[in-house]
Amino acid sequence: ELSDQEWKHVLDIWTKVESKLPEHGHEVIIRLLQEHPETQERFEKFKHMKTADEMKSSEKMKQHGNTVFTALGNILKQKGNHAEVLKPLAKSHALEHKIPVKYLEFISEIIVKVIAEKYPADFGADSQAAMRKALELFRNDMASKYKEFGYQG
Ligand code: HE6
Repeated sequence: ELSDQEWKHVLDIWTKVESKLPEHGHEVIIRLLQEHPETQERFEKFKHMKTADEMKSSEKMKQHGNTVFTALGNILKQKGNHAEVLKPLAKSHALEHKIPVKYLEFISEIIVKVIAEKYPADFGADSQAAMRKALELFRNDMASKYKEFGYQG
């Protein structure tokens, strides 16, 4: 569980992220696919892409980055009371996309790294620790929902 102070850190930095939400989401997706090529295979719409340049110029991938970051923001704003918002996401990622919890760990690390690069002055050690904790809570709750849907993750 996160303290009120930790949630404040998380939501304060997210306000900055929201100023360029599609761009930051896009960058996170590109890095996920580049650093962990096995994740690219899960995307019907992106698995044919060969180079980082192709990914950078893809409006479709930017749109997907926006979708992912909008969903994540909506979850973070629940401050842990996210069961209702998480359920459809856990269902699609378990049964349709088949995304192991390990991949959720990959993207969490990249999210923290990208925010730290973009907002070094606003994302100090305490904020980074709080964001890590929030993403860990998200993953743990995704993992238990996965199991309810019969996916071991
Ligand atoms: Fe995914 N995703 N995703 N996802 N996703 C999403 C929100 C995916 C995610 C981690 C998605 C993924 C593979 C996500 C996906 C589609 C993730 C939304 C809202 C949608 C959608 O509605 O289209 C996190 C943290 C969040 C918030 C992988 C790999 C990871 C790590 C698809 C293959 C695929 C799809 O549409 O095919």
